[in-house]
Amino acid sequence: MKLILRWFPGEDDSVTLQQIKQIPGISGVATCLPKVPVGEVWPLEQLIALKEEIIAAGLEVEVIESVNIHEDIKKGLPTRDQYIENYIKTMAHLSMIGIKCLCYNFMPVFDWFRSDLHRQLPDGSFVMSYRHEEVLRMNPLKMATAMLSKSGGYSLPGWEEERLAAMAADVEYYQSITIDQYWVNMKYFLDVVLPYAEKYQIKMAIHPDDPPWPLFGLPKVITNAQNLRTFFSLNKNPSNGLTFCTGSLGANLENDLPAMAREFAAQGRVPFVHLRNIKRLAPQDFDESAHPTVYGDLDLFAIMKALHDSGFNGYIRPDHGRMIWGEKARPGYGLYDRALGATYLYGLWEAITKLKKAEEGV
Ligand code: DNO
Repeated sequence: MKLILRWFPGEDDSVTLQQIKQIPGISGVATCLPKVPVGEVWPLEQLIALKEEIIAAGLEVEVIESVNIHEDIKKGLPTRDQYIENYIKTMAHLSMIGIKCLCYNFMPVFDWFRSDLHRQLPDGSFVMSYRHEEVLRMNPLKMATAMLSKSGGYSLPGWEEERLAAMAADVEYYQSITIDQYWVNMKYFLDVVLPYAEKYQIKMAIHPDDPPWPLFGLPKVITNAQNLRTFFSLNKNPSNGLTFCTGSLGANLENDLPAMAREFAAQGRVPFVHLRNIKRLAPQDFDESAHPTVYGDLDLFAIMKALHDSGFNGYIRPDHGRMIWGEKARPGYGLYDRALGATYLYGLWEAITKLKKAEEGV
């Protein structure tokens, strides 16, 4: 298991590589080139420079989060072939700098979504929260504008400003296609890309839909165990994997996360894990919370144990943190609470490892 932190290059992050290097247990970062427009090839020279910067700080870069997928691929338009070709060229470049895991998502139109990016809790900390009724009162464009206006000036991958103009038309387009057709579009992408992923020794790791339920009539498919089984049946290539994001999948009350971690990790389908906790207030309302089990509804110990028992050998990163101690940062991606989360996760892993060895008499 390697513990890493997400980091954005090019002055697009309040957190520095030097700070990340000082967090106990962290070996590297998950990163990206946030300025390359979705659908274009990521230039090799920029990737080489990115790698050099990270290595110079004493950290590894083996995970990319994320190379976003052009809407035409998700929509299944004839123009998708060109974008898929570009995706494969990007993968070739990533393999040249030693990337081993590529996180992406197949969420239609927009990435993860919260109704409030700065909700204050009684202890003074700020968290991101989701209230379903509030969301239903908004339209996608209002949501996007609200998200971007509160991003603190940092980029929000998956919410690129240049895509906003097309957003209303995109939403309408998806309302006209069925879930079955969406699976077909996904399979088309996987069938072309996965043989290259295998050749380049890159594990693809799809991120679940966040939140994991339908919104605005958009097809949401990476949401629960049954749909994940369908996803893996689309293409059995060993490079076909999942980013097991506890905060996303855990928002759905019916998802038994330790059982899901056990099932998919045991099949070798989990190269990457995002670990965070959430506090549910109603079946479709939640606040993000501090990582330790006691602060939320997800048993982080049980999830870590399930991964450990299943021979998990991939990358883990603490996911969104709260804003504490007056920190100003990209929503969810400050230094302090993610560092606390990292040491907690590191401690859990060490404890599970040592207890098992003791039990086995090693
Ligand atoms: C949110 C992140 C997501 C994730 C993408 C992967 O904070 O977990 O934006 O990076 O969905 O493509």
